[in-house]
Amino acid sequence: MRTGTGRYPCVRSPDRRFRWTFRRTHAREGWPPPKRLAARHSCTAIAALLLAAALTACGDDASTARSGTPATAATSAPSDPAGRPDLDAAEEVAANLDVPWGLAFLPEDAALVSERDSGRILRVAPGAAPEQVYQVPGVSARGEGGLLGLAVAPDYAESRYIYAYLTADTDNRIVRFRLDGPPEVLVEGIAKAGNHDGGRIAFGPDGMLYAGTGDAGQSGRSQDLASLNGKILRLTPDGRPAPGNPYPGSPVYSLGHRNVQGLAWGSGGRLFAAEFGQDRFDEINLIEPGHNYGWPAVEGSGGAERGFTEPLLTWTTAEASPSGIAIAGDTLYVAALRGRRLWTVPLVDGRAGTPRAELRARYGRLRTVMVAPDGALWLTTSNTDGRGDPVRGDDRVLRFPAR
Ligand SMILES: [Ca+2]
Repeated sequence: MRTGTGRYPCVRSPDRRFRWTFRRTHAREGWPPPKRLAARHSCTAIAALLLAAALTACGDDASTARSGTPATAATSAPSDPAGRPDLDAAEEVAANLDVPWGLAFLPEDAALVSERDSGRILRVAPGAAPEQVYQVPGVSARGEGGLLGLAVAPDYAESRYIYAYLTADTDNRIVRFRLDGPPEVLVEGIAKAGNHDGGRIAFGPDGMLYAGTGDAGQSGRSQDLASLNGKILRLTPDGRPAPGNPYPGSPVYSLGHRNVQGLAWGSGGRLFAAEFGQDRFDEINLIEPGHNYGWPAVEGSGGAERGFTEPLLTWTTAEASPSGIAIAGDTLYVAALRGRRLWTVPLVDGRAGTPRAELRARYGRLRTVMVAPDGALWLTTSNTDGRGDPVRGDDRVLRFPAR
């Protein structure tokens, strides 16, 4: 859905921050007005009517009862990158974390984990106590906002850059930093709200940085090309719009999303994304540049005749409410918050097979799933996020070695 040929420049202000001047440029260069759909599904409006119900319907997920017991091992098992993660072989890598959110692997056998509300970044590794290695300044944690996604630069061995997506006082933004230095703001002006802040970031196989954003409670933003919200963004490692993006000069890669917190690449470089539905259907989408995924006109399937790209897969929000996703081999792993389970989905040539529920009600709410370089699957729980029922030791980082 190309709507023009103009450019969205990014302007480097004196403090070296990039500021997106979309709306001004939009008018100056004669872009057509941003397309807005008539259908509105305003969480704000619903909240005004039914506050309690809105917390369930409009947040990224909601709480359900938890059963089962945490199961962990004290030692770290070897992992075979050619094998499959053994979901019966849980190891506890870390415990007693405060709303862990982002997770990214370091070159050594360790990972960085962000804590949403504290703004801390911890180094975690099998057999070692978590160690705080950074405190991200300027984090304004409220509702679903705070210190969210993390990514380690593909050239980390040389650059030492860590990337983070965070909620600040005025907006959501993407920063990068070295563990011994201050953060540099790469992207700002992603609207924030108590709900729907997106927050996942990940480097793709093309070396570009992708970010999933949310509509921040105003669904019209998802169809507005001048807004960074309700989109998947594609950026250079310096935070500029990546070359080859569908709207030249814009970081927008795909639009019409409600709240994207899952990004992963499969065979053939295919990008898959997970997003939370409002109160009916969560989605797994195969992301194509410039495609429109329908929100807020459509939740779930049924938008093809209107030019929207259909989801590969949907769940009811009670079954899933998916945050992070990961791909190992031909299997897509989906961490479900409200659904309190790990969905596994076979992928064949970019299509989804029948999902299977794993770890059901075993560890409570699951936020993030990642595949480590050694093939192990790592999971973070999210029982301390205000919507769960934390038990002793929550929240945890779990590792499932591949065999
Ligand atoms: Ca959709």
